[in-house]
Amino acid sequence: MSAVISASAAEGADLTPWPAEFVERYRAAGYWRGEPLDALLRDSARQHATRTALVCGTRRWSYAELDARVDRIAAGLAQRGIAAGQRVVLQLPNIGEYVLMVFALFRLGAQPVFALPAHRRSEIGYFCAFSEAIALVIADRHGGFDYRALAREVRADAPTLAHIIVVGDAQEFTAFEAIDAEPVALPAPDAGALAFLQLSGGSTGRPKLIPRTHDDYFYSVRASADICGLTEQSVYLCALPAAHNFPMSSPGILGVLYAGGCVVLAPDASPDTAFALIARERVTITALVPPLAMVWMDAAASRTNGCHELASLQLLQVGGARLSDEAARRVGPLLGCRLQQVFGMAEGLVNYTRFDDGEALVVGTQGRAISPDDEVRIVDDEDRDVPEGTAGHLITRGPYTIRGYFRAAVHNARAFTHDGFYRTGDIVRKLPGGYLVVEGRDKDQINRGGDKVAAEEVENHLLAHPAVLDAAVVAMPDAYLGERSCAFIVPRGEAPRATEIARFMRERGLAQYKLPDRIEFVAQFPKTGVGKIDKGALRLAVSEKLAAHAAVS
Ligand code: OOB
Repeated sequence: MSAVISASAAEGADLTPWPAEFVERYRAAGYWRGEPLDALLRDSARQHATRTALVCGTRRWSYAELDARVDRIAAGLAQRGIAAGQRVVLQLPNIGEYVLMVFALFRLGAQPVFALPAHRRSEIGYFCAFSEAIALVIADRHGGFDYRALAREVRADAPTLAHIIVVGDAQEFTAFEAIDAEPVALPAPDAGALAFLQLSGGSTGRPKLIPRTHDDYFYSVRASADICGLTEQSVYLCALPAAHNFPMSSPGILGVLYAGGCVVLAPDASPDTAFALIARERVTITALVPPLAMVWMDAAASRTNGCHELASLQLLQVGGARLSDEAARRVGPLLGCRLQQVFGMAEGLVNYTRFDDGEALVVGTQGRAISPDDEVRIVDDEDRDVPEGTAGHLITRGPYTIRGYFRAAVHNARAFTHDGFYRTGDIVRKLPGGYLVVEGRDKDQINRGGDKVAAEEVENHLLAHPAVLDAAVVAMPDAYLGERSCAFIVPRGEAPRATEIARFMRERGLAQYKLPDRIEFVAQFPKTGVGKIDKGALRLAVSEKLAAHAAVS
């Protein structure tokens, strides 16, 4: 037996296949059609050639233009040696080049890794190295940050990274505009193969990568477009970061392009920017996380004489974190459109409230699953089903839910049941008709208004500080974001200043949203009966402290 085991073989498969009987079932039901994701654009370009597909600022692409440009970029990438099966880390803001690059990579069969603009050296370096990416695609600058400087740092630790492609001023790197060649016939990617890697919100030390296939994702896009009633008249405002699963496929950018509608990219989600775009482009549908929905409602309420800018808006989707019933009730009256709650996850399962649902379901639940073949179980600690209406752990499998993370055999053994159900880490109640109410979470994660922070990842960075003996990161309640993070730290001697810890964390190249919002120094941690840190007690301690403070002030 060879003593040499490649890192990937030791860590597990890139893609954990569905068992043959499920593959057969999903194909027979028509969910998996054997079509690669770029076919979605190709078909719409045939049917809607002259219609506007994409708007970014003053730039507009018709379907025919978008499709032709994607052909040229795919050929240009191939010419530079980027091939099917290779990974490309994509870190772009909401700009047209993002959509072009995603489809060019799909067409080529190369696999985008969907990073967010907020990610920094710690995350991007890890994605490039762990996925063995051949290329990194960035913007020159965005939001006051220079991504070329980040790329220089990352390159040093990512030996496979042969290309850095920059939208804008490329400096020593390859300019996006230079990726251009006469279209060539490319072999269609295998629809059952890994199409791209999404990022998991995660609860572990390193973000897990989520391998999605063309077949499974295409199904979720088609079904989502159908549930949301998209047509070629739909105009979708993408105000959330485009690479997130919600604005990408629920039904998002891909769903709208599938339906022949128009995608409008917003540079940010502030009411000033978004309302003006909604008015200018006659936007009909958009998606937000709960804190932004609240900001929009406040802004609409403060506009005198009602909010005419939003007159065209028919549907606001809200998801990513729990929307309170009270906020849900205000959406219709304040924004003059319908609300749809969306409870989804990059690993697969997505739930929507439906158009024919009554007010009680739309306001008080997070919807029901997309597919009749989504198996949604609510179980106790021993994986036994609990009675309907009782809160328990949500586990699921189905035609668009992964069976394993990318190269993560050890973690997969915990994150999935032996028969392939994904353990979502959400505590949920299931009502008659399959409607779900999210009650909480048993994963070690902070949901900062839709941005997921894995406690262990932040703790590991804190532990690297010489003055930190032990660290535990927990969620604390927050009126705006729902939750923020609080780091409890046992110092080694004299407690360092909180500002010093923040500086240290930033220098380690961690995305800003993962930095602890509050730091509490303690002499020791409360422990559970088995001697583990009692995070429940820490959560209680900080929320009581905040409540006491609020009562005084
Ligand atoms: C979406 O995807 P992720 O991967 O960023 O996060 C998934 C997790 C869920 O497991 C749950 O804990 C939480 O985010 N979540 C919600 C929620 N939607 C997501 N918790 C309560 N209420 C909701 N409506 O966040 C995502 C992916 C596709 C569509 C929508 C959201």
